Amino acid sequence: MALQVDDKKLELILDSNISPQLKKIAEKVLSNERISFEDGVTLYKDGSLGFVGTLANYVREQKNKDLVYFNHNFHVEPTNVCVYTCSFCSYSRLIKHREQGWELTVDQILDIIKKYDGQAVTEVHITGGVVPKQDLNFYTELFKKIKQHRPQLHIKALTPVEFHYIFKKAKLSYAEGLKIMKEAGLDSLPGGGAEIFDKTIRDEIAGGKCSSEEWLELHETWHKMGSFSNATMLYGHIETFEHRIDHMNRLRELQDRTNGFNAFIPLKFRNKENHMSHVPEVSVIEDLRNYAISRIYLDNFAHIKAYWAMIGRSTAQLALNFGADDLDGTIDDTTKIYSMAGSEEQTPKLSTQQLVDLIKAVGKTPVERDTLYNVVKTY
Ligand code: V47
Ligand code: SF4
Repeated sequence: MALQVDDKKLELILDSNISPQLKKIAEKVLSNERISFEDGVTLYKDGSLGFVGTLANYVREQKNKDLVYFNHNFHVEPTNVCVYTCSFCSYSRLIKHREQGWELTVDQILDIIKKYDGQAVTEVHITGGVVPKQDLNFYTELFKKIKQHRPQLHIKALTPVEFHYIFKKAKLSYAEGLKIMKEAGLDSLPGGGAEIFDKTIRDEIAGGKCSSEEWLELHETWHKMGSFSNATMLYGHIETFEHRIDHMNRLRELQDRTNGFNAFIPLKFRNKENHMSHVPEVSVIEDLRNYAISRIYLDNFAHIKAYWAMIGRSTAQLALNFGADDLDGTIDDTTKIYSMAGSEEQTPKLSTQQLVDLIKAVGKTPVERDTLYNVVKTY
């Protein structure tokens, strides 16, 4: 095969002692050819950290050079009470124990938003549990009031899990419901609720909430309205490598149709204080291999995000050399999803300078972006 690739990189990979199968995959990646489902599984099963990391870096540099993106954001979690009972969730409280949790009103959320008046934040990320009273009216009123108060603040909110529940209750199709939400001020969708698409695993860890097909359909509907979203994958629990590739494959197929995903965000399963505490967490090596393989497999995704609040800032820094090019944002200690699940970052908050320093420390160029990856400032 005639390869049109960086010869040095090719030498580096092909001279090493690797199987013919891995060699073939390297040739494909370095020729910018898409790898197959089987190739992806082979990378998980046989690819060493160094091997997948080198390939992922090649892809990363082609797509994003040495740039690392971040934004100025904060989270609002309207409630941690939830009608669902995902077994990996450390954060939610059952409706029958709602007194142990919080349920904010529209005005309480607005007070949180107003705390950021005069600060350079560009995005509010809103998501949490699912409760009957936080319905279509609740969210449309909330989005309208946020926009009245601060029109330029990008609202990245809710996932198919919430939308499915809310729209079903309101007897609306996804297209009808999303149109109403968009008109009220919703700008984009975060990537949550995807978990793992394989039905058997999903039923076991997240039974009852929207199905994989519904998750994908909702994002497709949103993309077809000309809008953008993210995608996540909860990994490192009871899924197999085949399940991870199946998950990414479904996302890759949807992205081929719509090109509406901004970023893919692998979310490492954390095992504190939940019904899966007996499942050990995977190692940092596995985290890095997973970033690398997702960078290689998702050839039509522009960005891979290493969410520092979940994996901790040191692993996030390492991930920047294994395919990731985005760190999420400043966060300002506004999310409890990971601190309650045992993340290293118990009070996730970074100043711009700290984020810039973390990125520069690994020899990369920090770029502040808005939610849609328009450049705000290069450092
Ligand atoms: O869907 C919950 C995950 C997600 C645990 O789009 C857990 O920019 C690990 O989607 N261990 C919500 N993960 C968070 C999310 C997200 C985060 C940051 C940025 C973006 C974005 C999206 O958190 C849930 C679930 O997959 N999660 N519990 C846990 N114990
Ligand atoms: Fe509810 Fe989300 Fe937790 Fe599942 S992961 S129990 S849907 S808050």
